Amino acid sequence: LGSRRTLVHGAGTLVDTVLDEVAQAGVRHGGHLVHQEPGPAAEQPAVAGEADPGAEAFDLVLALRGTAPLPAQAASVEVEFRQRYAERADPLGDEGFVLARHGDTTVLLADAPNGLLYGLFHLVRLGESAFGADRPVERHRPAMRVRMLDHWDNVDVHHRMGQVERGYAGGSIFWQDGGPRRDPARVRAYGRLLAACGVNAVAVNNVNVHATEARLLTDRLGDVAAIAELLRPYGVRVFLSVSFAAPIVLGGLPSADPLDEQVRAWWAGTTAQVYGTIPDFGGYVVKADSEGQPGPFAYGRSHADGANVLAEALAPYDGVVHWRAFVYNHRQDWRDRSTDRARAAFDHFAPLDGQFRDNVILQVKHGPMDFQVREPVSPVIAAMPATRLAVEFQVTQEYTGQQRHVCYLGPLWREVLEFGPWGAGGPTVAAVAAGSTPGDAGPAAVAGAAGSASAAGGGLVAVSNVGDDPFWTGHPLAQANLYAFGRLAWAPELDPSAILDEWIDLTFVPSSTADPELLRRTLHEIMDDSWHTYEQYTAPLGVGFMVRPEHHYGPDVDGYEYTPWGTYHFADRDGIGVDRTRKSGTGYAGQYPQPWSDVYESPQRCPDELLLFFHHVPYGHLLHSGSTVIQHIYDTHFAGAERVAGMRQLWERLSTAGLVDPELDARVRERLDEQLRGAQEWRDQINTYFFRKSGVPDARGRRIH
Ligand code: BDP
Repeated sequence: LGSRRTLVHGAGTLVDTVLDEVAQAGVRHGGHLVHQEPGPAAEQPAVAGEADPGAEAFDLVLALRGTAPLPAQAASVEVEFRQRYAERADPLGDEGFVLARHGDTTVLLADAPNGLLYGLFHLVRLGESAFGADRPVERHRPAMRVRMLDHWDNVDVHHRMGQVERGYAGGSIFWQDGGPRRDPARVRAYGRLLAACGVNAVAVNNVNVHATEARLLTDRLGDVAAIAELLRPYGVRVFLSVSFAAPIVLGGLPSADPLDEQVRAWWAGTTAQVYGTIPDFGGYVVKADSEGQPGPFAYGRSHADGANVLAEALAPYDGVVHWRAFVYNHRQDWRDRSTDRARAAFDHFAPLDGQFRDNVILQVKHGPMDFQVREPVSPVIAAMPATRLAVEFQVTQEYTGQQRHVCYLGPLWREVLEFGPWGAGGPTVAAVAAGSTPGDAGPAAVAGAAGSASAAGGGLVAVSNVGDDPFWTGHPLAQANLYAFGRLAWAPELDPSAILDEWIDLTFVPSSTADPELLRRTLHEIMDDSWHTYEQYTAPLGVGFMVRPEHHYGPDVDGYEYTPWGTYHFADRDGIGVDRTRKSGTGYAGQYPQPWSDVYESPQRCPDELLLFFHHVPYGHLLHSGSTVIQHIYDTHFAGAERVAGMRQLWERLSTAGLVDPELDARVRERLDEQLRGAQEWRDQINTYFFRKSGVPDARGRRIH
């Protein structure tokens, strides 16, 4: 932006941020940057046209609508915008923006400062092309109102899993030495990064709430306020994970029964104090009755009772409670084939549809198990038309290589978001999360929800992959996952490869002019299909897990097989996979509406990539691809490891050409070496295990021990 004459018209904290951003991009205050504080809207007509005092020509005008006098160059854009969108009641919302180029001026208009900020970041993405030929008015607004990252961060560091549970990027970005990070600039920079990606909310502590972290709700609330203060200028609201047992552990009450009057009063009083301290506080995140966390079951109450008591406390302040649907029995008897962890969320929550207050957002993991490299879409997403649903992704790569392996997850998330739970052509998962299903031509169940709570949608949430690592995410290429999450939450229809282009250009190209084309092409070759590569050398055909217990890194086929966690593959000498059919299995396939319940029920119709999730089949079972299951296992494991070797060679090209910063280069090389070692280890252990189990040799005669 350096020499571009820029006018910023508007006032407020986020407008100050916009001014900062413009200045950081090289536009000097007093020289090329003019700030105009408008008067109240009522004083003058919104379109003041020629009345603009700063009649000098600007290259870029950023202006808040509804304030007067609107700068002259913005006026013609305002007129065109009104002509086009006049009939809509709220055409922009408080995060949307209008972009146009008329004559020699690029104009951004928004109804609220947040929109101007997102517009500015969009302009940065567009680069020079935003200042080229004329552009008719474009309207941008986020598909999802809630675009949130959950940090599984602990304040204390002495937890079994390190400071950040499932964190692979160093310590917490928020917490250090038992208190808030001493380097506020880093947290502020994180807010900036989030806004640039489109994220507007964060939960600042682990869903597994330990003793110290529980206190963030009460006597340590000031620490949370300090973070909120740093993120506020970037339009990011703060949420807290709270313990359902807080009335007991913090309030000294004898019970946390949600129907107990004292408990209700405690939540109401505590929440009032939270809003007294942090007026724009987002709300609570709750993991209840799950993996040892306390919950309403202890009192014989339902999860609707549990969620509603918190929601009632938050309602006066427009706060919401994100209630997680990740509820299952982690102490199941592995000998009992009738229990099925995949069924659990639906069994617990589907019967409660319609019972949640409208400021409860039920947060559902995208698959029924736990962020495996491949899972079917959770049947809960189609089962609760009268409930606001948020879909939860995992940006942190717990089961996808722990940020030591390159695994670009954009394509996985895109596939989930465009999936039609009622069949192709019906509403998509993205539409359910956005709350835009009612009114769309769709199944009666969804249309019936018109006017109900689900119309608001719960948005997209993901577990963050950020820590205090200098590259933010451990593996520098894992930054692309953070970026892709934010972009897809804003616009779920975006092509993951195009998102990668944006990320590459924003991250690398400006600083390395030598051969941007080679850089771009190579990164695409390495990353575009890296999710499928990871799937190939780990757990293909939807079988899942097979990871080492506890830390979940590296192969261990039977690591969880005879344990209470409910994550089994049932491999024996004859076959492999979990029978989840209605006919002979756990009945899970029946949790889907048509056509999926029938598609998944049938081993013939079930897509290959999910076969072992739904069926126990002989090793000789023929896939649609024409291969047998056992041969597919061998082939994909050889192919996956080979592809990783190829990725490493591709990166060499960049290193040799000196196209990337040396420190980043060193970090990526070290990780690619580890990825290759890991892929070969997976290949050898999985292939040998199934060769020994099945006794079937590799049809291509490759060496398997
Ligand atoms: C699993 C993680 C565990 C989390 C849990 C959750 O292994 O650390 O606490 O999910 O989502 O994937 O609550």
